Amino acid sequence: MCCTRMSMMNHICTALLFTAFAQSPKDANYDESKVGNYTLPDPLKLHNGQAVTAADIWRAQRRPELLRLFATHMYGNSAPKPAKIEYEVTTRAAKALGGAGMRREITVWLTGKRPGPSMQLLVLLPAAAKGPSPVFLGPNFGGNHAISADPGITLAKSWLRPGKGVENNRATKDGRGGEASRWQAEMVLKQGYALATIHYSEIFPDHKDGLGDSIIPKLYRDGQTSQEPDDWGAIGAWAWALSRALDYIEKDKDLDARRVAVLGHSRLGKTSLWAGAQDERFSIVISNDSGEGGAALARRNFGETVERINTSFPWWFNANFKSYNKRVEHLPFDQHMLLALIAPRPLYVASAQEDLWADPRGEFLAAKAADPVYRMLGTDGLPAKEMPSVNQPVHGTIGYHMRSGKHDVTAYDWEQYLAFARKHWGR
Ligand code: GTR
Repeated sequence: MCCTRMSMMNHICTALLFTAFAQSPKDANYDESKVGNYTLPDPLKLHNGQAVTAADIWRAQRRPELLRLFATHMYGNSAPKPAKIEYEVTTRAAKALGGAGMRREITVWLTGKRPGPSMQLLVLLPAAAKGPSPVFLGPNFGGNHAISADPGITLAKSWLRPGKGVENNRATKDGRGGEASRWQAEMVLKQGYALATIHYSEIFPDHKDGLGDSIIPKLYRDGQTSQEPDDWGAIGAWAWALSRALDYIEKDKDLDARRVAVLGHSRLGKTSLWAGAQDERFSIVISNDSGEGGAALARRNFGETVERINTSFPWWFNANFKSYNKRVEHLPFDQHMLLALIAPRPLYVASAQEDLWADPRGEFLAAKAADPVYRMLGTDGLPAKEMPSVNQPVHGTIGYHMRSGKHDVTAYDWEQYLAFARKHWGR
């Protein structure tokens, strides 16, 4: 009302409005002394207080309990796996990337029925493979064609995020290779691994009105017409689609389904963690700069917060999660327990020094707080007492590094992931 009176008032109103939406990356807390005191819930204690002293209690009780809690209060419950997998290999090219690899494109029908909603899976395989290749699988932002300048990759047709779309990708006019530096396809293939990707937008277009065009309503239960407070959101849907990509990988005899690393950057790092937590077929899980809602502890007031993420991106998590905006200490878990759900499988958490919004220390501390579960399950966990210095990777069953530089995926990050995979998978 006040805004209609006079132009000076208009200015004041604009300023007030700006304050209401404040706590942007610029004015979030970046002062370690203002993080606040918090107590992390114990991953090795059942919700009823009973101690988890052995692997069988973890497996039979605590792991399912934690999965339920994360689904109910944060990522939402996903649709079940389709009764059968329906797919078609649409491209089988013996030469890709100028001869360094082979290319396969696959349509995967997401409800297990064709015709129906589908996604395009791109797989680049090493040309010199002597047997089934282990795979790095992750979702991409800019379309499958953005991960490599290989002119044979089919151009994405789905919604492209402004600034990430064809018109803005730098590598070529049509956007080919716009994200190539984040995927390092040549490096991956040269070391004998396959690279597989899906375009996240085909599953859930990443904007506030994306739900209607997403896979979610297509998988509503009989009679369901709208979202329940504990139903899945975008991250749940992207994670679920990674499992559908793995369903295909299990069918392809040139790919080694027992050695699939799931990885993602930023919001897609949150996604790879949730995918890896739920689906134990993923043998390695990698989070690149996943931050709030990913590897970073929610209870630390540093960088992005639960309230901020729920305000900026309400479609990522379920409705229940919003009730924790102002009482994060009441969450029945923190993100170290998401990491613990990956145990005893190898897990890699990577941060970037300048990526304060994602809280590098909070990511390290979460990995460290997952360590007792890894150790209880008989692994060496994260063999680092203190946070390692910049560019000093630590590779135990949990790997961690803080790279110099900003929020991104770089060749340095990939060098670590490939070395970590070699350590755990062998050559
Ligand atoms: C930011 C968001 C982060 C992170 C990032 C990204 O705007 O606040 O949680 O996910 O986007 O995905 O690039």
